[in-house]
Amino acid sequence: MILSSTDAMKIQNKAILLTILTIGVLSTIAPSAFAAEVIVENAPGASVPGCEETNECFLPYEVSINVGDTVTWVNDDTAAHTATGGSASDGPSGVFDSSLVLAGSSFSFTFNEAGTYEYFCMVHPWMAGVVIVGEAMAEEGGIMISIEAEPAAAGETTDVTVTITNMDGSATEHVNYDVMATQGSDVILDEKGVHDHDGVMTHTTMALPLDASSEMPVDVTVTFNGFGIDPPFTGPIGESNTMQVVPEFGTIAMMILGVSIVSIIALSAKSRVTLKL
Ligand SMILES: [Cu+2]
Repeated sequence: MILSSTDAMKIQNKAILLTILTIGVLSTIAPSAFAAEVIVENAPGASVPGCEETNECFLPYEVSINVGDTVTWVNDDTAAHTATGGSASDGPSGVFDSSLVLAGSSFSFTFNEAGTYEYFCMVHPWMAGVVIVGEAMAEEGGIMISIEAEPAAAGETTDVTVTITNMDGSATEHVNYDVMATQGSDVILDEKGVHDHDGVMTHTTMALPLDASSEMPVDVTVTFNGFGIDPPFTGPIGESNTMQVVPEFGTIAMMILGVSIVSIIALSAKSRVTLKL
């Protein structure tokens, strides 16, 4: 069962063509400098200790945003509060300070540098929260998702490596996605709610029902669910983007999603070559 070199080339050419097509689509995606605003509320009654036990003094306690996004603290409480960078134990960081925000008022701050920013209320120091600012794609207009899979024959498992980077190739943080692999009608990998810290993760499938081939390829789908540790997550377009890493994926859909696939390595392209070894 050795793939002839012509067949291998055909498959390889197909893969290359797909890659070129993909890069072409990628380059037509105009960088969008969209910036988001995220609202954090002062929990009513937060001026009395207790809310810190469940991290509910600022709602939500933690927000994940992209560089260039703005956080607006809305004071829905009856007491005046501050949102001050730093922590009660370490004191103000100097990065931002709302000073007193009266009941019914708000304070906004735009984060232009990636990082994790703790903050607290100067008046009620048990009130604490955190803003996580990711490099993400705010300036670049998208993320790149690369999927690599090792060849496999019937009865073997295979590893699927998902790499999610920013458009400039730099690593991402706190990436959430679902990954699914199928061969024909068989689901051989189905992991939902994957959370990855550096954007690179390998998943192992179940044993393949059949030798991977161009007739029976393994299709891998990665659904991007956004950046962040806790919802609401941030990302190129809302919270859920879907890419299908098969020749049949829709280029128009990809453009709408604003997410690009840079590397497509079909299992079929290499499976039988390996058997030769
Ligand atoms: Cu307060």
